[in-house]
Amino acid sequence: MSRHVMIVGVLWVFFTALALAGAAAMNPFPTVGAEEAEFSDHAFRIMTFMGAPVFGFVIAALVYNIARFRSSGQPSEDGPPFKGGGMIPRAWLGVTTALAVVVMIYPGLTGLAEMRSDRSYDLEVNVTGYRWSWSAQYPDGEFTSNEIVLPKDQRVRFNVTAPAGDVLHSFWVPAFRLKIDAVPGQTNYLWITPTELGDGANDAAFRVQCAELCGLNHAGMRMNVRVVEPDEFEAWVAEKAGN
Ligand SMILES: [Cu+2]
Repeated sequence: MSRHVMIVGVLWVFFTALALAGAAAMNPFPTVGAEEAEFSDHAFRIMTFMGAPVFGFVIAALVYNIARFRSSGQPSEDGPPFKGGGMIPRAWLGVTTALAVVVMIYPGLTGLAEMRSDRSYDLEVNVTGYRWSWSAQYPDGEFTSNEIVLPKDQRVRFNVTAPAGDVLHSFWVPAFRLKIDAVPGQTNYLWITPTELGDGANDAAFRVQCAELCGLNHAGMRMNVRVVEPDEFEAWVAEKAGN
């Protein structure tokens, strides 16, 4: 084995260890506000750890080549072209393809199946996305609201749509992680179980934010979300329904 390959190998191990340590130390996620957020964060963590050796290899090859084969500043000829088909490119293609298929199955398909398996719910909220605002309607109390209030630890089904003639929007609450498209003339469903109290006034993760570029005020298309204790929720519903 050539000296170059050995040095890049050692650097590969070093940069992989560095990337793994960095990935383990950092927490890039917003507030975990629902059961479903755990699935999503778990999937991101798995893929970050799996990406560490790939990142390590690219950085090792890059750093070594920049340091060792640096131009002397003298004019020089290009080297001979590479011809593919050797063992290393084939192994690289095989291993990376296999890894991509593995993550599609786990945590991709398995996670999706787990999240979609339970279609029961304690509460429904109809959500409509307009250019450029959101509206929530509570079918049980028959009232509309310009904020979403949810009782903690109860499973909610969001029935998400957009009016005919509008454009595509996407319903997304960062604390819950999952998204669903708001499609004109069609209703899509999203099941969430909030597990943490929260209020968009203090934590920006508790807000509906449109996640589908939909025109001029797309970024301003948001609505406050509050997760409260069940008795506080009942009081809020009674007050809204009474008006
Ligand atoms: Cu939108």
